Amino acid sequence: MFHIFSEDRIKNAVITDVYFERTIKIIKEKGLDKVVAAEVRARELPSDYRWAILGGIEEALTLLEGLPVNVWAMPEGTLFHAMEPVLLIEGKYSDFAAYETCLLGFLCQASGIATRAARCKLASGGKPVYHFGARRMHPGITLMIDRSSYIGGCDGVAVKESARFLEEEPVGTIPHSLVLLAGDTLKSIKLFDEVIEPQVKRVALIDTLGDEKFEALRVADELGRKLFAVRIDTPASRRGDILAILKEIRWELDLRGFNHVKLFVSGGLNEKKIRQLNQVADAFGVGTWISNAPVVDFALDIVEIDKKPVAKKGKHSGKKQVWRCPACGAGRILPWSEDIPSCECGEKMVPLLKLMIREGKLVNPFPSVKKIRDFVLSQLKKLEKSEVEDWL
Ligand code: PCP
Repeated sequence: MFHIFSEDRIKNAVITDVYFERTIKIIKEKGLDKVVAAEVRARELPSDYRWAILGGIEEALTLLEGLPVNVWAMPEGTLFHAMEPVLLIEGKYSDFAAYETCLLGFLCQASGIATRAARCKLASGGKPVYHFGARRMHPGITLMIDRSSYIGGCDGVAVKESARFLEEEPVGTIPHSLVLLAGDTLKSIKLFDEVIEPQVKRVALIDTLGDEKFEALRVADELGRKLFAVRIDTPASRRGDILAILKEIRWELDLRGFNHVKLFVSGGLNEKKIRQLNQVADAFGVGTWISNAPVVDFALDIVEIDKKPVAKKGKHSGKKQVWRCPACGAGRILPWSEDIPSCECGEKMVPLLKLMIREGKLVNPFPSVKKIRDFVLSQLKKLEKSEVEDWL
């Protein structure tokens, strides 16, 4: 029905670039099928990001599980930098060569999405950021996009089935269509209040017909304490100075004792706009900017053949470990055999690449998405304030 490949075909590496199949045929026939070590890393990150969040590891390990290989990888959610190997495979080349296409696909896109989500969460100063971007991408990958946005730091997603998978409540307000069908902003939220379960927050959409300020006051007057928030999704053609509009709404609501009513902004948001609106907005709905995030351009390259270091031009040979200082966050990339280094700050560094698959068997069960998200948020906390400043 739809243009997506089945999980079986992905798991069995049927989805692969043809030159891998031809290479396997050649090396088998010509006795070149050697034991190699191959690493995955990104030479640079999108849009000059200084760091990125590693996503797609659970799917990557699920893909490689059962193959006669050993795999080391950074845990999903790890904050990493360009040039740092995030995954290392060791085994006979023909046993995993055909899996490169899907392996990189899992890591490249999920890491791009998780990183954009983390940047938006950082820009919001901890305020809620919800992912509303499923409608911008092929539904065959909605779950991956929502999961990656959640582990990247988003507080929730709009798609019910994804929220169920994440064991979270789906997040939704009112679409413009309901306001148009009701013929009035106030009527739309009153109908919502009459029909929808009381535990669902009452968020009125106030930009469809009238002026946002006056619509906000009308719904606040009517619903009072029952009104949780108003959503502003003003189309670009009318958006003007949205910060000034938000400040005006905030002033008028507070003047009349509606301090409890929160301001929820969506439509065309990115980390810069979130950073600017953060002084008055209480929550953000982000779509395209997260779901259509640029991929992290990972590549997989051989770095050892028969335990001897060898690599293509432009690449350092030999297996490497990535070390991070748990105190100051400094990082080092060292040859695999090197001892535990000490950081200039005196702290002993910790290795980021952990053994995940030993001879095809998963070493540990996968962590929950909540655990991965908490891990990401804990790393974002350590980032210098300066990290966000230069986004303005
Ligand atoms: C969209 C929907 C999402 C917003 C935009 C995501 O609004 O509400 O929250 O926007 P983004 O992709 O620019 O970040 P509409 O398309 O106006 O749809 P609706 O009436 O369904 O809210």
